[in-house]
Amino acid sequence: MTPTDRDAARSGGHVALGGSYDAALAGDPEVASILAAELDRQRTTVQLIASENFTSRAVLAATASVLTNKYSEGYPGRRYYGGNVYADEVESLACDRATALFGAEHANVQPHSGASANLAAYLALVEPGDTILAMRLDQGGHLTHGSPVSITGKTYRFVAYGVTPAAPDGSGERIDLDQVRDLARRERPRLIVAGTTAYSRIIDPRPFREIADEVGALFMFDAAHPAGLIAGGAHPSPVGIADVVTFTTHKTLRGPRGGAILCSSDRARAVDAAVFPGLQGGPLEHVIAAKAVAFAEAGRPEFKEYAAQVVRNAAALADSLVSERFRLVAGGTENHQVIVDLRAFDPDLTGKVAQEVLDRGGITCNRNQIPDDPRSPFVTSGLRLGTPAETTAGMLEAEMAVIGSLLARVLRHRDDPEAVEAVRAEVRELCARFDPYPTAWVESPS
Ligand code: DSN
Repeated sequence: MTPTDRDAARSGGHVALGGSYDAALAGDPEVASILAAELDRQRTTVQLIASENFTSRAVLAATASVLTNKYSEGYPGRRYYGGNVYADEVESLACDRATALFGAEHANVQPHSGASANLAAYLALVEPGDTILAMRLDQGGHLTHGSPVSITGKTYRFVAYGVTPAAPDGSGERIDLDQVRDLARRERPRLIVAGTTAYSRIIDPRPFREIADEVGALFMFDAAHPAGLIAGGAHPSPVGIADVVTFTTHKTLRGPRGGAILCSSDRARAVDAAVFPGLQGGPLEHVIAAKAVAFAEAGRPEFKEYAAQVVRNAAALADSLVSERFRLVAGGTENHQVIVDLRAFDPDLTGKVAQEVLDRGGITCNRNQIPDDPRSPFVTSGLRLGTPAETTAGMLEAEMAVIGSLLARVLRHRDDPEAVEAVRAEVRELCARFDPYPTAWVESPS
């Protein structure tokens, strides 16, 4: 967003979201103007960050509710504070909806984030110093899968697997299950983790289960990214296959920012004790209320169509990028992500530069390492793109093709401010047709 955009947004009509909330914020013009500018940014630029989405108004309302005032350490019926009758009700409802949505025996909806959910799962399943097999960050894994800069890497002995080598026909860069099996046999991990943050193919939980059973390991599936695709039936479910499933509620699942854990009844005690008092203090009951709203939304028939469209849109975006001469990691996509290797398009273009110039063109995404990236995580040779947010806004395959060509134009003409500004104007027009938070919606009083 340029300074001019920001000034316009700040002096524009609506402030935050939902009339009564806007009115309440009028007493704090500094915060109100920042929120107005952020709302404008979300409405007028294309959101391609694979881990983001646009929540419903109901999710926003629950997140902004008076439950933020409540201390509720403990669990429904077993709290350490009084006055928890409604916190109990809402948390039980969220747990019931989560178990129904995913077909799980037990849900813990208190983790503040995916990272907290993963830490709690480790705390429940293994001891400090135990060996855990998980995917390396630069191959598509996550910081909490044992990166040396994460507490996970400092507390447990992580052994990392990766993806197969790139192949000219696009059949490479898949999770290397032979490597997972070999490492499991050699290292005898206590726990095997499946799950990624930058990986564009379906993850089948069954081979991981078989390997875990062969070596006597537990199996955790981190479904942070595909949770909504699993809930919507577009991807296979790890529930009932993995010992523990962790996920975030704000990515493809389209709920409030947060995490959750699913497990069988016999692990419920250990998981609950790990979340509280093991790791966290008071739960965020306002966010838990919003999680309950999101679980109900994800159980509706239209969410199935949403999940399928997210995947179709990613495929359309991938096709468009290939026609612009980008190389895609893993040769394409079967989920909500497209991982772009920029080197074939332009060997001098880094992910960092690409992300920055795309921001100026109104296309929001994040730089990402590609497998065996010669550049650092701060610079990178790749971009990660995702379709959950703009699919929520109503975009279809035709718009993905337009976005692919706009993205290529920005990167080709990155040293020409007028060309970048021309794309910015086209992006603004496109976004006006697919507004996640239409003005009438925003300004109405309820
Ligand atoms: N925020 C997650 C993502 O973008 O995938 C990583 O923590």
